Amino acid sequence: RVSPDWLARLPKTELHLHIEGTLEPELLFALAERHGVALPYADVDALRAAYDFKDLQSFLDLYYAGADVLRSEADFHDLTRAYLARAHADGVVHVEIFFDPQTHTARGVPFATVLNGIRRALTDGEREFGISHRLILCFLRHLPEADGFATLEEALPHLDRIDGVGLDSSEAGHPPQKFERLFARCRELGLPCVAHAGEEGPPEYVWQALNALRVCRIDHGVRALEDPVLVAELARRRIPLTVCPLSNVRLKVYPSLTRHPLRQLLQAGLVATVNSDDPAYFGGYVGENWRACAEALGLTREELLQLARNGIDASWLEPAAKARWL
Ligand code: ES4
Ligand code: ZN
Repeated sequence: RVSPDWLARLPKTELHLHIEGTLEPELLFALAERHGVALPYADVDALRAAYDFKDLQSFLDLYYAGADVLRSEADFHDLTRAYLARAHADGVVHVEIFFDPQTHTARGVPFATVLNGIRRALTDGEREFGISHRLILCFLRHLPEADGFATLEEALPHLDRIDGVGLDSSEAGHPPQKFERLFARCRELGLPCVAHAGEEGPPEYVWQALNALRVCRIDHGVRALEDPVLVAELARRRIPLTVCPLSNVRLKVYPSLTRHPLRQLLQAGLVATVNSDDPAYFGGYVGENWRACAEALGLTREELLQLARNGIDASWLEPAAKARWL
C-alpha cells in the first residue's frame, strides 16, 4: 500500500479537464448573484443534491445550464484561477484545459471574452503556482459540423493562443466522422487534434477518431478494451488515453471504481493517464481520482509511477520540459 504523502508528492498532469466542469456550486451561486440571475435551486446544497446522474446526457443537461452564469471575462478568470489553485494543492505541474466556446457564444458571450479570461488566469497561474499549460478548443458534437466551422472562423484571429482542438458533448449518435472535414481544416492550420471517443460510444468511434479525425490522443477511450485489434493499434502507435475514473463511475460507465479497467489498460501496454474531467460535478479533483483509484484498485507504486510518467509523456510539453519531470 502506498503512503498518502508519496502519492501527494507525485508530479501530476491533467490532460482531460473541462474548465466549465470546475464550476463549484458556491461560485455558481456567487456569479448568479453578480449578474442578477435567478436559479431554480434554493441553495448550494439543493444544487449539489441534483448532481445524481444516470448517464452522460443527464449530466450535460445540468452542465450546460450551470454555464449560463459565466458571462464576463472576470467570471472566466475567477473560474480558471480557482481550478489552478485546487490543482496546485493536488501536486499538478501541467494542465491541458478544454473550453467549449459554443456554449458561450450561443448566449451572446463573445469568443474573446471567454478566451481572455481563461488565458489571463493561466498566465497568472504559471507565475503563481508554476503550473505550465495548454488550452484546447472543443467543438460540441451534438451541433452540426457547420456550427463548428463558424466557431473555427471566430477562433482564427486568436490561434496564437489556442494549442489544439477537441470534440466533446453527447457521444451516442454523433460519430467522429461527422466532423471529418472540420478536423482536416484544423490539421491544415497546424492544430493538434484530440476527441472524446469510447466513453459511452462503441470502439468503432475510437477507430473513427483515429482514422477520420487523425487525433493524437483519445479522451476516455475506455471502451476500446472491447476490441482487441483496436487495443493493439493504440498500443503500437502509443496513442494516449485520457482516462477519468470518477467521471466514469458518476456517469455509470462502470458500476463502481473497483470495476474500473484502469489496470487492464496499463497491462495492455496503453499510455493511460488519470484525469478529473468535470471535478465540480463528479465529486473529486485529480488528486482524489488518484487516491480513490490507488485505494479501490490497490495500485502498486510501479503502476502509479507509470501513470505519472504516462501523463508527462502524453502531454504536449516540449521534450526539454518533459525531461524535467521524467
Ligand atoms: C464531458 Cl464527461 C464528458 N463527456 C463528453 N463531453 C463532455 N463535456 C464536458 N464533460
Ligand atoms: Zn470530458
